[in-house]
Amino acid sequence: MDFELSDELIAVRDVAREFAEKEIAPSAAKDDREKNFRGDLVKKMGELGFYGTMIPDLYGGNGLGFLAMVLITEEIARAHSAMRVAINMQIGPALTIVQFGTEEQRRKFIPPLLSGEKIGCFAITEADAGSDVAGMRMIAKRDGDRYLLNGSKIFITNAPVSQGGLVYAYTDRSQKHRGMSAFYADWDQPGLTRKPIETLGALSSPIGELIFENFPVPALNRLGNEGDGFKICMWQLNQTRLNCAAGALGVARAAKEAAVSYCNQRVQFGQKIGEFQMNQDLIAQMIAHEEAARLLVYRAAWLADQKKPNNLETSIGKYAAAEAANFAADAAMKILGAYGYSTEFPVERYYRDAKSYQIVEGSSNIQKMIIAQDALGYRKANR
Ligand code: GRA
Repeated sequence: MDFELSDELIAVRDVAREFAEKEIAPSAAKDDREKNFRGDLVKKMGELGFYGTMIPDLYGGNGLGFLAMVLITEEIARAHSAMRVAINMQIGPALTIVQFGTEEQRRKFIPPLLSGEKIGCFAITEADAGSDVAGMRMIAKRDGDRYLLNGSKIFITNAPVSQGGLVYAYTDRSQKHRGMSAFYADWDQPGLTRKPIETLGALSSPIGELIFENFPVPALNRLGNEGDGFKICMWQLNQTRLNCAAGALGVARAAKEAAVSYCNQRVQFGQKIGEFQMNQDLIAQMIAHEEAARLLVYRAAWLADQKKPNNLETSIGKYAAAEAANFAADAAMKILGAYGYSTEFPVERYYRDAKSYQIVEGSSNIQKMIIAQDALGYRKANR
């Protein structure tokens, strides 16, 4: 077992850290307050190769791997969690197309996602289908050499700003989850209405509804065969969950850093508040949770890089990291008190942003269900 990162991975992490500190952090509070979607930064991250770490050179990637993605994502999220979400919206579709797309689909759709020239997304969730993906109602009906999409997706990250994305819909509802199919669609056709949705956190990461009414998608844009959609979706979620897990690590770390720094500045009752044991207790717990989560997330990424099954390990890592981020944001809020609650300090943003990690990409309860059912022998996670 080797706990050292390679020189290459350290260099990748340092590039991401420098970019995050110089280009993202200075305007994070303003971007959050003004709900700015920073398409310019999305492009710059594309130029730096941040979306191509799991993608072969042939399609514009750099093949640095999943661990590289985790390291980059943590650094970006530490500066601004909403910018981490932007990474996932580019890599999610690109990676899924590498895995399930035809050669033609790969060459056409992947490079503009990796460069950030096209803003991507993935559309799974519906009003009545959140945790229960198979409960979706969206239909894709074959019509000659195209499909017509009908239905609504909700809480779709980048819905208001994307140029296209992965869409999951039933081609045959009678087959239950075996009748679902996956498509990559450009939005440049009539029949799509978008509605923004206001949220608590990740305010620079726009979310919304996508309403499809006889929206045409070429049959050539289907990924895999008809009926492969559910498995494609589960595969995709396993990859994109890892990005969320890494993002949660970044938020946990940022909250811890804010708490430590405040503890060393703030004086009450004649001493630095870090000298109070109750604050030390919080800091120690923040660190232990964060470090434990980081090792779990690194393990999942390492397994992915070894091309070994890692659904279970990814769920464990995502669960642990989401909880660590929330523990840390809550503890930082307690330590900073009224300053933490005020918008003068970034802790209230960490607190709002941390919450999303217990909800997105399979809630903490879904991760616990996957983990427990695997242990109980009801449903194997790695399959
Ligand atoms: O036996 P079979 O051939 O019918 O296959 C079954 C099973 O083997 C079938 O699917 C297969 N399967 C898998 N195959 C490969 C299931 N899981 C996997 C897998 N991981 N890999 C049906 O299986 P099932 O277990 O009966 O399915 P289910 O109970 O209907 O659902 C399972 C589960 C609850 C885990 C699933 O629905 C799920 O993951 N739900 C959570 C939904 C989720 O994560 N949504 C995320 C939305 S996108 C988002 O949040 C964007 C955030 C963006 C950001 O912040 O970055």
